[in-house]
Amino acid sequence: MNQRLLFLGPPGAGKGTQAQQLAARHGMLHLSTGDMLRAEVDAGTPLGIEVNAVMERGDLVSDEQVLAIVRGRLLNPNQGWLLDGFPRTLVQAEALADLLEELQQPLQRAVLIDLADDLLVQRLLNRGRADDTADTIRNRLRVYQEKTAPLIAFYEERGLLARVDGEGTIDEIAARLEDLLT
Ligand code: B4P
Repeated sequence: MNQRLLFLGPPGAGKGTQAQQLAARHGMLHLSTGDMLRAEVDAGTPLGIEVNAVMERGDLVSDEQVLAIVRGRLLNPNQGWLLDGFPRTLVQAEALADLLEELQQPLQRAVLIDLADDLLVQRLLNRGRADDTADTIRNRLRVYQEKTAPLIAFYEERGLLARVDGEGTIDEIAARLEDLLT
């Protein structure tokens, strides 16, 4: 599938889970800013050392740092791609639009995977990553409402938004995405 997509949604909605599977099924490039940042932390790079505490609090890494790591990865026009967890702020969304115009790779769809807060909290507590404690999850949900939820209107106004219900099993949601995208 030679599509250019992004996945939007609250923490724990299943963006990473679905993005990984969809990209593998269709030979797309999967770019997860969360995975890229965690790899920097694990490798102990200067960037990783700087962002570690930010991520453990559930805050967002700075737009400049995230944009720098995404920019270098979007240069292959012969392959579809799927951005997972990026953009997360209006500044990132504007910067992405500029970058894609420069690369002549317009975005085709922004897919919102949505889920009620109580189910999000449950999934994240079950996952148990370093940033999946009750306090951090509460902060991540607050940050999502404040900084990321405005992107829903941003992509709706541009006629790019599609919504998928994130409640159900992983396979059920994967089937919804296949129906939507193929
Ligand atoms: P991310 O790595 O993007 O992770 P997430 O939003 O917490 O999770 P996601 O929605 O992908 O859920 P998942 O599939 O894993 O972000 C982590 C941090 O990185 C951010 O807080 C921020 O600090 C930083 N960051 C990342 N991108 C950034 C950016 N652009 N700008 C600034 N900072 C950035 O699913 C969650 C759990 O649910 C898993 O355990 C999964 O197995 C389970 N699950 C999934 N689907 C399920 C289903 N249908 N039923 C039951 N369980 C399910």
